[in-house]
Amino acid sequence: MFNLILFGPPGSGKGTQSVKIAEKYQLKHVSTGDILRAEVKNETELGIKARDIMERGELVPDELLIQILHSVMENNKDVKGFIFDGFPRTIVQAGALDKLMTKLNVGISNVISLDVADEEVIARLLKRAEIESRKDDNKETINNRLSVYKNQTSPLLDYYTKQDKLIKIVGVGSIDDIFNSICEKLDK
Ligand code: B4P
Repeated sequence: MFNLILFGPPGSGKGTQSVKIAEKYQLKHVSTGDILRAEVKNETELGIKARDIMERGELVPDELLIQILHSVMENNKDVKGFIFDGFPRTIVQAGALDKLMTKLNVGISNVISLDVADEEVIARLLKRAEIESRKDDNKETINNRLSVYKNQTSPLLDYYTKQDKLIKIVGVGSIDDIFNSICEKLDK
């Protein structure tokens, strides 16, 4: 199995690049953000728990994300691999993913980290706010999402560097140029 993680601050292009990578390498795209937004929209038990947390730009509790991970893996046993977009976001989630992968006798091949400065991600998300109406794309929540990323998610950079899996990519430029630099590294 070829399993990838797409990592980076909010607005770094994780969702954008994951769709292209999933298509090229025939991987199952797992966006925890999309899964959670669908749960909120359908007003499920999980969605009701997640809604206010997401609107504040905070992280949904690890145990709920681990439940989601288990059901995704359970329901996709025949895929060639996964691309995890926006998961894991904490060390606890990364540990749960490692444990599940070991149990299935597979592993994470690479973690692609998109490097984009704060000013650029803020500009992108405010631009998206004009087009879509995501409740978390406003100035105050974006700042909160960035500090949550720095405090709770960025320690994963060290976690995956120690596992020798991290590939750093400059996430600024055209979407196609960034995609080509990712593929170049993956194809090596
Ligand atoms: P996500 O849906 O993962 O949202 P995100 O990190 O903000 O990034 P997103 O994927 O949407 O944006 P992208 O970078 O592609 O998470 C939302 C919320 O869900 C979280 O805050 C949290 O509450 C919850 N959540 C999700 N996963 C969780 C987890 N594991 N644990 C706990 N909670 C979790 O793109 C942004 C914009 O940039 C787009 O408009 C795009 O068109 C544009 N863009 C992309 N590439 C560009 C480029 N090269 N140049 C210019 N613009 C570009």
